[in-house]
Amino acid sequence: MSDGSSFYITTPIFYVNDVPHIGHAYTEVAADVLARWHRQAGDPTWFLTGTDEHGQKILRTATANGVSPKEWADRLVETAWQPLLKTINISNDDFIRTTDERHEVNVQLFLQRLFDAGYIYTGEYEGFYCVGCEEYKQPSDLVDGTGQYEGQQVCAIHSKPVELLQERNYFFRMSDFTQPLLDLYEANPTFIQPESVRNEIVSFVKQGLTDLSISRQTFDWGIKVPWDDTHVVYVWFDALLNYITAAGYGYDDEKFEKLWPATHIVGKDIARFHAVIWPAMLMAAGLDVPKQVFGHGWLLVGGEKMSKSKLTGIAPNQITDTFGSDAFRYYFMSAINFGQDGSFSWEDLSARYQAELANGFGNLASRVIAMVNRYFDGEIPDPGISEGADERVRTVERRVVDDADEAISRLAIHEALSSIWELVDELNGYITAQEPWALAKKPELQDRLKTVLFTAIRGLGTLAVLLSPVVPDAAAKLWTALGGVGDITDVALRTAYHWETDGKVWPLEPLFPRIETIEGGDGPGSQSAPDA
Ligand code: ME8
Repeated sequence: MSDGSSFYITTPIFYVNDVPHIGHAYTEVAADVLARWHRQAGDPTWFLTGTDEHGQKILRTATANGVSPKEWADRLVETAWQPLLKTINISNDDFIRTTDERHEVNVQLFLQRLFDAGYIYTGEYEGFYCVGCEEYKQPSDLVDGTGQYEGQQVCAIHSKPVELLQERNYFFRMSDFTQPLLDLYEANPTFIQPESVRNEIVSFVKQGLTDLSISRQTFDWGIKVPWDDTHVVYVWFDALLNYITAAGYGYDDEKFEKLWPATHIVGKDIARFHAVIWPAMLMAAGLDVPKQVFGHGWLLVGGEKMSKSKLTGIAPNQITDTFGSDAFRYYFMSAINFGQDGSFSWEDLSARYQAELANGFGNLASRVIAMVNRYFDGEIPDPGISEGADERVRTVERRVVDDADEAISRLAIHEALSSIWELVDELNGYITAQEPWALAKKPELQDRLKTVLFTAIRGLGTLAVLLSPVVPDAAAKLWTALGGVGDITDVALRTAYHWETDGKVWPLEPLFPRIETIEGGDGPGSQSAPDA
């Protein structure tokens, strides 16, 4: 897949009003797997994540906690958002905060350019606003409230009443971009993915866009409008620009040229901002539109979109403390079709951990390495003449590398993993059928034993390389145990089956140890792990 061009990938920048939950971690892991895959394939890769710190939502939370919004943001970034990246082993190249000077200054530069080009005018905004979404709402976006909000119209996402705004604001002439956006979607059918999100957005834009209010006057926690400091920039207009202010826009042209445009991984809840407002802003500024906007599905808990406000939020370390970061990453990438909604349950996580990671992959690695240690004193044997079954393993290895690479080029992470698991299953079936432990008992079958263990070791190395972007810690341990030459994150993916070893294996601790019991509560385990 590597064509040498740069791969710039982003996550949304997350609001710091609260701590992260597994929904945020899910987006981070998906983007991280893609970034690691591209780095390993040799593409110059740059992976950006960060935090969204302005706006009323954060201001209100900070005020309720008796601190300034900047103090609040600093606290949450240091104690929650940056630690999240370690908890789930994220390999980001940069972390942008919208309170960074590089961001604030260049948001002003961008806005001034749009103003000078005539895309901004003063107008009257009268309508609804949801502070939870930080979004202007049409009456058709609202639903009937229930419980304490019975009889009121509420935001369909937050189930809370919206606010009525009446303000004199600056407007962006977004309506000018209805046709250019439709042309873009038609000329580039994969600009918005998956198909379901694309269809929804195309039909939304076909109704015609209205101009967008891009400033607020009734509070001051935001970036000042450069020509009128009685206004702050609307938080979404500010936030979207992080993708270019982090990439050098306005202060490092060479970097910006090299990196931009990016692939944006976002949840489908905010795909519209990224696939409508954002490209319109970029077109107005004469800049390239993003390479792609991928709106993934929601994690559901108990059938509903998981959220802190509905108290279904699960903190990532509730999972990693018991299962580890590799299992977290593998589980969410394999159990959910990337692009569709998926349900999380502790039972499913435990069952897949045991069946796929501990038994399927981990146990395979331990058994094969233990046999090379036992029968050949740790020296990887030279193979004898190959038979059909050995050739078949080789064929599967090659096919799986190609299939996984192709799936990743479509961002179908779950498909890449199911291809890779064909190799896990193939190798397990091979060991069962070849019975190396039985060959070891017959001196006349020593050549056959050598070929079988050589073939299995080679397959394990290929697996380590292919799985490194998803389960980096386990893959690195396996690589070391196989005597793999070079840094695993640098082994060219396309030729994963040509990896080299220094010829000797080393003892390997279980990659995914059995989890005996899981403590009670509604965290890891209102139940025990299946005793598989
Ligand atoms: O929207 N399932 O930030 P945010 C899957 N600051 N993903 C989920 C999820 C769930 N249940 N809940 C949250 C913002 N997410 C803006 C973004 S970008 C210029 C500004 C993930 O903190 C998903 O990626 O509300 C979703 O889009 C994002 O968190 C929303 O994060």
